[in-house]
Formats: sequence, structure tokens, C-alpha cells
Amino acid sequence: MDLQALIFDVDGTLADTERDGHRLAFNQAFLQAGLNWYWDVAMYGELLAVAGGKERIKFYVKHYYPAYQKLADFDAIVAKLHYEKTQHYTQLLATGKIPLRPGVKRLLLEARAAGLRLAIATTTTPENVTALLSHTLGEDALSWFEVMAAGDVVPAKKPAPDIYQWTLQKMQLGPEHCLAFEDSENGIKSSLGAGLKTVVTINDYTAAQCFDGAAMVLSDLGEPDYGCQVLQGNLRGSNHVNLKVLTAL
Ligand code: XBP
Ligand code: MG
Repeated sequence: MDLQALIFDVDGTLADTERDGHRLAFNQAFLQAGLNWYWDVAMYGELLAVAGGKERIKFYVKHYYPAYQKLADFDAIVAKLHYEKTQHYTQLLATGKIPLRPGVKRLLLEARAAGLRLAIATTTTPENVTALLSHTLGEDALSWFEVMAAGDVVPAKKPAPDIYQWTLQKMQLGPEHCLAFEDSENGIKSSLGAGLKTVVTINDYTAAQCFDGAAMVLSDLGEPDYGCQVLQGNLRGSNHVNLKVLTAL
């Protein structure tokens, strides 16, 4: 393909942020607000079916504490909880405890060296993206991405294709010139919906999900000295994802 741009999801794709990142931050926000809500690892896996933190909190309340929905200032309560959650999450990222997944930095550097364009298309809050990138790659990395489509920039979150369509429109690029990188079924539904070929790197929460239509499904992007596992597709003799592999898709 005439590959011109790579578009990355963030949570679960650039880094394993959900179980030991977002989940902890949600729980800290609940505790701080005096709520006895607690999302354990298994429950959080179920709640991940709903993309977006505010949407996830509302879904939880609807199912477990429906009476709260009737409060006049319910939306404001959720917004405040989510604001506090974002503070906890970005503080956690600042500790450097959440690294990038294998191969992410290498592929970004290779893409930059080759003059490919880079973008982000994520459901997460913009501050979370800038915190992750700056604490893993350095402040400079924020300028590597010409479009950072994040959070509420489009009202319909993944699996709707809107966030990818918005990104393509900003880049003035057709989907045939781009590849998307995703980790989840909601994510690939969104990218495929926008007409993008998609490479999936799974994680513990998403391993059993459906990735029909993916160009490749892999354990991770791999490194030359520590290859990745291919679950679907063909790395053409390579043990990791590089631009040669991607251009052949
Ligand atoms: C990621 C999400 C996000 C994060 C939380 O989905 O669903 O909601 O879990 O971020 P994807 P916020 O990787 O498919 O974009 O709390 O900032 O919404
Ligand atoms: Mg994701």
C-alpha cells in the first residue's frame, strides 16, 4: 500500500494503561468522594465494554446504584468524579510506572525517520495522552503527532467510527493511505468503520475479543531481539512489526 500515516489508539495499544492505571485512578476518585464503589480487575474488564470514563461511570451507576441517576446534579457529580480521576491518573503516569508496550517507541522512531505522518485517535481525555507521551518519550514527542484526536472532540465514542473519521479529515488523507493500531473490539470496529486497515495488538482484557477484519493480530509489536506472537496474518519472515511489514499490508 502507499502508506503515508500511522494512527494510534492509546489505551491498551501504546501502553497497558487500563488495569493498573485507569482502574486505580477511578477507585481513588470514588474513595476520595466518600463513595464505597470499588472496581476490581474482573468487574473493570466488563465495564471496559463502555468506552470513555464518564460514560463508564454512568453505565456503572445505572446498573448498580440507579437511584443516583435521579439526582438533579448527576451529570455534574460524574464530571467532578471524572475530573478527579484524571488528576489521579496523570499523577500515576508521572511516576513512570506505566511503560510503553514492546516495539512502540521503535516503530514511532522508524516511522518518523521515514517521513510518515503520525496521529492519535483515542477515547481517553487529552491530558492523559500528553501525560503518557511526555513521561515515556519526553515532552518533545508531543510534536511528533500532527493530530491528537482525543476525548470529547467527537460526541460518539468508539465503536463509532467518528474519532477516526475526524482524524482523517484533519489530516486531509484518505483511509487507503493510513494504518490504524488498536487493541480492542470497540477500537477495531471504530477504525474499520472509517475504512482503515488495522493492526491489532491484544492485551489481557482484549485477548478473547473478536478481531474479524484485522490486517494482523499480534501479541505486541515485538522487538528484533524479542519477537512477537502472530495470532492472525503474516509478518513475512520478520519477528516484529516494522515499516517493511506494514507497507506490504
Ligand atoms: C479507552 C477508554 C478510556 C479509558 C479512560 O478506549 O475507554 O475511556 O479507559 O479514559 P480506547 P477517560 O482505547 O478504545 O480509546 O477516563 O479519560 O475517558
Ligand atoms: Mg484501546
